[in-house]
Amino acid sequence: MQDTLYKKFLQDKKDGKKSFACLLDPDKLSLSNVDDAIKMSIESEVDYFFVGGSLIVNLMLDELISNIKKQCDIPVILFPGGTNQISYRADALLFLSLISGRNPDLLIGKHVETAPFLKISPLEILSTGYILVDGGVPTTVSYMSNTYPIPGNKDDIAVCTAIAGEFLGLKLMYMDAGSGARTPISDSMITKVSSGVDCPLIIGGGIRTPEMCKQKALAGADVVVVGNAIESEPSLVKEMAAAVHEASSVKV
Ligand code: 1GP
Repeated sequence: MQDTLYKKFLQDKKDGKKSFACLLDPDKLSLSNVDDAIKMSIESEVDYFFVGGSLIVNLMLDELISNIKKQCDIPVILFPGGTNQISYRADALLFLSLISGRNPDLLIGKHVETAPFLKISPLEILSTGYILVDGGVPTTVSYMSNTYPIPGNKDDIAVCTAIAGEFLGLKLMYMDAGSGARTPISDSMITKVSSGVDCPLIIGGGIRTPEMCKQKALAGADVVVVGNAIESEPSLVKEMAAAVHEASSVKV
């Protein structure tokens, strides 16, 4: 199985290069918005497109990815909220195990069901520990997954969860306050988790400004993900990507 993107994640972490990912949820975007977001992303040197959502109810997934691929070579990584959100047109898939929760289906069950399809797919499979952290409002993912997020002030639980995930062989950690979180994950939790594990750390949920993006990268995020803020204001992409990239040269 190819490991091109995984190697890039590792190399970037080693070099201290911070990356910015634009999250596109096919359900939330109109076709005109998508084109704006893609155009702005190309101009802004966005590093990755994450594509997915908790509740994709339309058939736009393939179409959206084809549209992106026609216009640029920014890697498209699936961030699936369910087993129906797989498209062979993407480059890679975050194979998420929801390790902050205790729902066996989302720890291993759904993975068994999708394994045979993924095994024969051209997708790069990125095994990822998915850690939900309370962001001050109940989120779709928390409701859909039927799990509790880690309380926002319990840094030690987040650190132990990430370490356990890394011991289990997960290659990336994604800490998420959930789309539309009122408060993003705290800098202190990000710093402690990033010091506790060696694997690349992805941070998202409730990040709304370029300043916040930079702050999360400086705290220890290797990849900063933004969805909602860009959906409502695509022109924010430029400043956000620049803010994250700026953090690259600064030692944490
Ligand atoms: C959600 O981390 C992502 O899974 C992004 O969240 O939409 O709040 O930016 P926002």
